[in-house]
Amino acid sequence: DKKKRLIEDKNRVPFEEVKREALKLVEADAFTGGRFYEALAKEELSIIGEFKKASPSLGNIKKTMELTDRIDDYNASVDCISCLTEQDHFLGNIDYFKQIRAISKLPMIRKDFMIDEYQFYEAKVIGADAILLIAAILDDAQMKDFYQLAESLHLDALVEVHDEKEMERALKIDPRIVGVNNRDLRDFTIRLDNTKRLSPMVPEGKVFVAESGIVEDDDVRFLKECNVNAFLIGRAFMESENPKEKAKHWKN
Ligand code: IGP
Repeated sequence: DKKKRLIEDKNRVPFEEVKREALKLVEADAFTGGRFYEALAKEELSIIGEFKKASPSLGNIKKTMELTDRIDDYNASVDCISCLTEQDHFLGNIDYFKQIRAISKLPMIRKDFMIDEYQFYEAKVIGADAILLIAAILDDAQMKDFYQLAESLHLDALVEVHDEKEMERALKIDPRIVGVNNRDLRDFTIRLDNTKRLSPMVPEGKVFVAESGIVEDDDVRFLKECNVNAFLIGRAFMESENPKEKAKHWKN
């Protein structure tokens, strides 16, 4: 069904056209890249605020704000924005990404299961600063090729792992940004302890991101002790009536 969707997308805008468009942007140096990385690499803790409407584990997310109000809040309180574009399980859409891109100057990551070159060129065209590479669904060669493809397009890559094995595999490509997903994508269980366990494996100088399941003050307190540079937070912000307050509170 993933492949089918991709083929449908490709019919909408042909591959060659998307690729040409993306390469034109790279050539024009319209976005030189690195903005996402730099926003996370600073001394202070950074927050990536996510826009998502649903997920397999959480179901539909209760709507608390219109998109524009929410992004106003994010613009005033977080460092980067993540937007789900995956349609089947997360009710994401490329159009949400575009809407947000139009009203935010923050670095943005296209959050999707990246499995085909097409998605990388498309990410560039819609103004993404970064993409996600999930170790669990890519083999070593794919991970390496996609990382290089992202680099060549001046897109930062957040390389996501959830256990020791994946961390070892990910580090082989020497990524600048490594994220630990606290959610196991197979059974959706959340273990914040994942971040703590894997933290010592992360070499000095990498940007280290804790992802998923960050909901309570205690979660934030716990993860602040794990040497992380940034938090990626979706549900807790999406279900909040005041994500701005929440983000500001958690940064301190
Ligand atoms: C956000 P949460 O629990 O705060 O809503 O999680 C983010 O980490 C999660 O959406 C996510 C994700 C992913 C979604 C992490 N990795 C990979 C889709 C694909």
